[in-house]
Amino acid sequence: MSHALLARVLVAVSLAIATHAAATTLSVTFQSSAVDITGATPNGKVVLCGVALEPRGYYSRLHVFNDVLEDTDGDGVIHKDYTGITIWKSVWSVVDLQSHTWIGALPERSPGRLPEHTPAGLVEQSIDPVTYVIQPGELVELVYVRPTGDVFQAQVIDGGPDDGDGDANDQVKVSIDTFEQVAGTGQKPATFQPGDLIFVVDSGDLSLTAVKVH
Ligand SMILES: [Ca+2]
Ligand SMILES: [Ca+2]
Repeated sequence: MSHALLARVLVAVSLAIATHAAATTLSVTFQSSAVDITGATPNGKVVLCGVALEPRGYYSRLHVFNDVLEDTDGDGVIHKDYTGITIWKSVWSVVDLQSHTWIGALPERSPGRLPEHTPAGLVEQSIDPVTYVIQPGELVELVYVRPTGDVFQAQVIDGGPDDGDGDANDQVKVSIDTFEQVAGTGQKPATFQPGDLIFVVDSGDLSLTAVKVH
């Protein structure tokens, strides 16, 4: 498994939000169809990433949100509306691009799970160069956030064409090549770079794994 980064799902025993040490403390609260971020760097930008399963009777509709948002009035507060989409069953990560801090967050009733790691909630591994993420799950949503504000995403089905291990074995192996740009104008590097963040959500149980590349 050289050139690979193994990210394991970890069961959160607490719904406490894991935070990076920071001058300002990011926090997130939820409404039925909106997200409120406080404690962002004034006049800065944040990346808001979410995966929601919207109950629709016999099935759930999967929504993936990856938005770069700006605090235009300098109060460190950012509101994002997802009008018409019910988001109580969801899991989120927020990255402050100025302070390089991030948090994971869940609405109160969400069955999702946050990373358990302390102090920063990061899975830290130092395999160089990192070109793959390996993650348990059958339908896995990935977001790759660069400190530059470039954001890339991927959705990979176990055993599907983008699953690098080629098997339906309840895990996916996702190459950096698979990610597609959703924000920013910078070029995607050939390998994950130090300081890059990767967020992975298993859409089956809404468990969030966070990886910081070193
Ligand atoms: Ca604001
Ligand atoms: Ca597989």
